[in-house]
Amino acid sequence: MACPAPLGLIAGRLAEGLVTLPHTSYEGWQRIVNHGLVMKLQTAMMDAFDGFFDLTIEEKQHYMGQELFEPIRYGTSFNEAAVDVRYWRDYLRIIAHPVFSYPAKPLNFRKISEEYTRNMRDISIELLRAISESLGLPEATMEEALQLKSCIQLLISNLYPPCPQPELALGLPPHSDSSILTIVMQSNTKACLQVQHGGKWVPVEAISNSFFVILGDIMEIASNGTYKSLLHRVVLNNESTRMSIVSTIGPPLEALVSPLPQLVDSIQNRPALFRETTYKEYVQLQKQNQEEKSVLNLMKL
Ligand SMILES: O=C(O)CCC(=O)C(=O)O
Repeated sequence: MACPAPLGLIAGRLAEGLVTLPHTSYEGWQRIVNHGLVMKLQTAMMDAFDGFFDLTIEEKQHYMGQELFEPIRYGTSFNEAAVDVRYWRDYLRIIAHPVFSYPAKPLNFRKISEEYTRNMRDISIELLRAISESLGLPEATMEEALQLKSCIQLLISNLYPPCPQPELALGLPPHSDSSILTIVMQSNTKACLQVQHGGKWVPVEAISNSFFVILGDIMEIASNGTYKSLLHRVVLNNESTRMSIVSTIGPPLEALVSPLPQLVDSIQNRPALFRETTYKEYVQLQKQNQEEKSVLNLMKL
């Protein structure tokens, strides 16, 4: 199979530190180890989110806003605007960059999440440099084109309690992320995150001290279709609570997003595959219509 972005280049670029495990990265995922993040910080982040979810309903409700770009948002449904269904999860989402937001409780949340998100940004940028190089471009190409000095970074924790009839509900429906990339850490419970691969749903095992990287729609647009965003979903289990902690990186809301000009060449039969949009427009469209890759399909030329 022709692979326009050979994994070897990415692994080579990261050989000294961050290591990607052998996989088909151009298909939208990657597992990373040797990321330099100490286990203690990962555990502390999980405990801090646990501390938030353990607050009283009244304390959590304080953050139950409806606005899409609310700095801190607590909720129980994936897409309140578009669907009546309530998914079997609680979540807390904070905007961590360019302005860092945090809930008042638990008291240590700020310190831990600031450190955690700074590390996640560094790892994301490192991955984007490797991806730029894998596309035959200077390493700073993606971060410059997508204005990542002012990136939007979200930190989200999803809590999926045991579900008495897991076959009748979902944690999250099949979707791709609107981000450039997403880094997932999951608690050591039964694998419930599934990714679409070869027309099948494949479970993602929780491997200790590794992160799971999911490529988002903006990566597919910027790379002019070379890297595919990944369709994924969360199924439930009836045994134990599962927690995931997710960091996503996107361009600033007003940034224009389009295929990188270096990857477009109509003479060489490489036309632009997607139209230009702002990230804000993209996120808004996605929240109204979250059905698999429907918004990405709307952008296709
Ligand atoms: O809970 C997970 O493992 C994945 C969460 C997810 O897909 C998301 O927040 O978009």
